Amino acid sequence: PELRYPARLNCAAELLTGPPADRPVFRTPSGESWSYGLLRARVDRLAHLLTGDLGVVPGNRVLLRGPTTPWLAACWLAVLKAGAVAVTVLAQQRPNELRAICDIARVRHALCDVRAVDDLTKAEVPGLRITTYGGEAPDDLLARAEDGTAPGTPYPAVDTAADDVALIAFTSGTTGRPKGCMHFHRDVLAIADTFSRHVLRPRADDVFAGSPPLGFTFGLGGLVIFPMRAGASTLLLEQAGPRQLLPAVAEHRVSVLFTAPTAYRAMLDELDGHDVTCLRRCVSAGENLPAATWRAWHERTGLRIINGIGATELLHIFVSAADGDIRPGTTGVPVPGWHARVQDEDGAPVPDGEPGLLAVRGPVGCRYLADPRQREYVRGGWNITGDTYVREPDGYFRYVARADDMIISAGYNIAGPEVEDALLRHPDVVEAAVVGRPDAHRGQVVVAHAVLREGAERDADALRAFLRAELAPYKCPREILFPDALPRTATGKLQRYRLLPPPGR
Ligand code: 3SK
Repeated sequence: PELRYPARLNCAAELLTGPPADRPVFRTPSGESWSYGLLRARVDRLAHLLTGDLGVVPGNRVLLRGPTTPWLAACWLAVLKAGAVAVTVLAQQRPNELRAICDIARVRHALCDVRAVDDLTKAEVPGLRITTYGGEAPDDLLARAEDGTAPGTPYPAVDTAADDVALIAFTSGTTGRPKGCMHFHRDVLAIADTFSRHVLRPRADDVFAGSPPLGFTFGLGGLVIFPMRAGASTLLLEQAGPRQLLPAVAEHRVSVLFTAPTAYRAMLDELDGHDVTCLRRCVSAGENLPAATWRAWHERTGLRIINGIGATELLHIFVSAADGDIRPGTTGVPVPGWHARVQDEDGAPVPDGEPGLLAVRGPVGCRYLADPRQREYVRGGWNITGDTYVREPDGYFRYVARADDMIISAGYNIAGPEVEDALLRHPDVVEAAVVGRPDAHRGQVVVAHAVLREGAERDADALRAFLRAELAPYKCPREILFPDALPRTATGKLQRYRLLPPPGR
């Protein structure tokens, strides 16, 4: 289906318009409840303050930082409604990262939850005007939005073009200077009108919840954009680890859950005594979902996890499968509106069944802000995600590895995630990471890191014997280590490189 949007479009106005004023939009575990009507009024007051007292003009970049709360979502909508550009960051980002982001995006205004302001202040960004919200100070943004300082009159949305930048989302990748991905007003609606509309198929009575923060586009889409586009509601959780998610699902009758494979595995351990029968859709992204996790979740809950691959560069999920079409162990097929193929380094398509680089194109494209890495990501009109995939003869895309996670040992190509999947089939293994350690004789050797269930015995020989029955001998790890935890990024992605000796050693 081709998506058509009017040339003039303000996506925040679109998301806010429609549902009846008394319908709930955001709730919190502490009992706060916002209706669409209340959200519209608060967004309008915030937009008045932004463009009045705070001096924001259309096109200004406004940094947004804070835990997942209704006010953070309202600030995001107000920035966009006022024609400014939201620069979303994670609450975990440290001063040096924040300084780099503000420098790249030329940020001059920030709206920051008072609980997350210290690191932003420490970043010492020249000329940055920081406005805090959620605190006790008399000039707190929320106090001003509620005390009548901001006019109670509707705020007419700024007449932005569909192709005006609405959002700059930063991705750090595994290393290196952060990359700012610019997304247009139409992109914000396009992710809802592709993945959400065709795969998720939400209803107005759905209650969304999940773990990804709003500073990560996985969370922004899944917890704000998709529910609002459907006139549904979201339970916004500041603490959204597996221990908080399960009781929240039961208590608030959550029906659509967004989280990552690690959390599904952790929830399996805690599932007893929790009623999750209210769930009707479970989405997993951020990392590949091993078939073992999919099957275990299905066995225990009867639910078929929707596995997807997305990217900050492309805003949200572009390959996935819905309901009855899901094939465990694969990611799925291009989401309606998207195209995907597997190609070689020169851009030539590789035959089905053979591994190559995943290339996608669709309604959203990668547009790095002032970054020469744009040329590596977009080649010949295709976005090269950096993942190695196989397209099966039936058209399903199967994840192999991140392109840089392929291990070459004694001439054999070994996909680290395949060995991790085998490890995860062992009942005592809860997390696994497999890397290729440099080796003078073999080029690289396979080294496995397995985080075990509490109380399980660290028996490398027994685990090796288990793997020998699951994998070809050349894929079996030379060494098995048992760390207590694995290194992960703020968005939960495994950092395999941190398990390797530093280069040159
Ligand atoms: O990192 C991902 O895999 C992802 C998934 C869904 C939406 C957005 C992103 C960045």
